[in-house]
Parts: sequence; C-alpha cells; structure tokens
Amino acid sequence: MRFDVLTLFPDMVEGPLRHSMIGRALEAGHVELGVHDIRAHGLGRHRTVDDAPFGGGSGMVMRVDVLDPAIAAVRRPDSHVVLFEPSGTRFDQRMAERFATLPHLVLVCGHYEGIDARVREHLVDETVSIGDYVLTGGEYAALVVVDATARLLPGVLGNATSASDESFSSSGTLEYPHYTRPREYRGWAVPDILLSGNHGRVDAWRREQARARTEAVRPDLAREKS
Ligand code: 6GU
Repeated sequence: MRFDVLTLFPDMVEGPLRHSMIGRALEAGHVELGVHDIRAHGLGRHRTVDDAPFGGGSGMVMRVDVLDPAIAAVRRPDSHVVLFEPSGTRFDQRMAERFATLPHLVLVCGHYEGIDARVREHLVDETVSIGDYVLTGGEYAALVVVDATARLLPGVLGNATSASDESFSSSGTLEYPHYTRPREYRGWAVPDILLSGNHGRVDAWRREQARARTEAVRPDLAREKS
C-alpha cells in the first residue's frame, strides 16, 4: 500500500513516520510513503497558497487552483483521496480497516480557516476528522490515519503481535490488562490467576476484565456490542 501526504509542513509528517514500527515497515518495503509540499504548487513569486474569503470574514482560505494541481501530481487511477478537516467523518478502527484494503491513499492536510469548498465538492473522495476538537491543521490527523492503517497491513507488525485481538477489533471491547515481570513491585502484585498456568481460566478472566473495563470507561461501546 502507498500513502501520499500533501501538506504545507512536510517535516511535521515526515519525521514521526520515519520512526518506530511504521519507520521499520517503510524500510522493509511493506509500506510506501510520499510527503509533498503543497507550496510547490503555490502561485507567483511568493508561492501563495491561500487568499481572503469571498463574502468577507476573518482568516484565510486555501485555494482550489493550488490544491488541484497538488492532488493531480500524485493521483493514480486507483487512488482514494481524503481531505482532513474538522467537519469530516469521524475516523475510527472500522475506517482504518477499510483504508487498509486500498492500494493508494492520498491524504490532503487542510490549514488556515478553511479550504475552498470546491476541493471537497470536486477533488476528493471523502473528508475525515480525527475527533471533536479543532486542530491548526490536518498533519496530526494524517499521522494518526497512516499509523492506524499501516499497522493493519501484512508484515508491518512482527508476527508475535496480533492486530486482531485488541481494543476496538471485532470483539467490540477494550483490551484486557497486561502484566509482565516482576511478579511483585513495591507491593503491587500481578493477579494470581495469570500465574496459574490454566489457560482456560486465564482466557475467561481476560474476557471478563475487558467487558468490565469497557462497561466502566466506554459504556457507549458496551451498548453498541449488545
Ligand atoms: Cl482532520 N483537521 C483539523 N484542522 N482539526 C481537526 C481534525 C482535522 N480532526 C479533528 N480536529
């Protein structure tokens, strides 16, 4: 799978994704990533990318005649083009799973007060938000979407790790608690059941812990499930 990110701040996106599991997946060739400066398509000597809104008002608006060639430069016949803005569809695990089936995702990071509405109307396939709060731009959203999507791709996580038995997967619950050595630290003991060697009882205990935690911190998820 290939990701192409269009942004006014390439370093914000490039740096974090070259690290950690995703960085290793890029090096190993499981994932391809391009990060592109929208300003390369800016207008005139100052490479202008925005202008004042028609009808008046505060803030600047990103120009459609800048974003159009920026998208066209990376678009392929099989591309899915996503625009990040606060009014987009909320990103979740199900959307990550859908994106992970696609060959090519183009991620357009908005900035300023907004983006000329003709971009949404004519140039992108869908708009996405990562939550109900306002960011200064779509860069953090792009990082979230690339990370959550890429880790679902074959080979990206080590084979010891499974993306399928964790929070928000098909089980619809949050994860059970994990423990490792030492068995006791400052008087804080690991639950005895995990040291019992009885895998059936361990599994049942973990399912109950996951259910109870979901009920306590995310009753909305618990309800969705039943
Ligand atoms: Cl995708 N963009 C901006 N600017 N703010 C956001 C967002 C996106 N998602 C949540 N807040």
